Amino acid sequence: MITFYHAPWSRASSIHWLLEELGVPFSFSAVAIRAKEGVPEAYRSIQPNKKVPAIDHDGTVVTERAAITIYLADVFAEAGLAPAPGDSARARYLTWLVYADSVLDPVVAAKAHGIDFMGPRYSYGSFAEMVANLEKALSSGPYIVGDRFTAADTQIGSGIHYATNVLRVLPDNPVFKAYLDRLAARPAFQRYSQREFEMAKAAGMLEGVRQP
Ligand SMILES: N[C@@H](CCC(=O)N[C@@H](CS)C(=O)NCC(=O)O)C(=O)O
Repeated sequence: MITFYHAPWSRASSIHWLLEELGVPFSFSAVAIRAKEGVPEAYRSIQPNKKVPAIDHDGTVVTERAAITIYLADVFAEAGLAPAPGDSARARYLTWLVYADSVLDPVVAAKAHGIDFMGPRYSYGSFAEMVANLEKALSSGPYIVGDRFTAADTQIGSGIHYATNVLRVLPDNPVFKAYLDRLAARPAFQRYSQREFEMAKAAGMLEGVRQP
């Protein structure tokens, strides 16, 4: 059984989407990341920075979105979302899956907070390079690995969605728009985003937010 440590409309959302794509049973454990008093200290025994997401799979705890994505897609390999070791697509899959958290996420966060930084001095490079890299990669196929949808798309797609529709820091770009439309047409995407919306509503998060 999988216990999914989650908060709606957060970095846990990509894992929620992945769990829907995998079609495996799981239960939510809500983590109050927006509570005034902060995340309960007890949660540190699960996630050392008290952040979501985290999972407990039959007693094995996994933290960090990229690691959780790799773990789940490999454990539930029958869903076909992870090119197996030995498959030539595996390198590209792992590269983009990790790129989402090691480059896309920090670059977008820095941009959204107006932090100007010198690309060569930071591990994640510049905003312009990140946009150019993603545009090039997504111009060569419908998905980030090429012809097939993989768990790397739940990572990259969530990052592009957040940067475009929530933070609004990505430029209007037909390649990104077509990619997001393709992902949004997936039944698992629609199921998870509807559930996230209902959870956010129940948590009183809708004030001042455009409804989907
Ligand atoms: N490096 C972590 C980052 C996760 C993260 O930043 N989670 C945020 C939600 S978007 C969080 O839990 N923040 C609560 C807090 O820091 O108190 C990962 O990739 O899993």
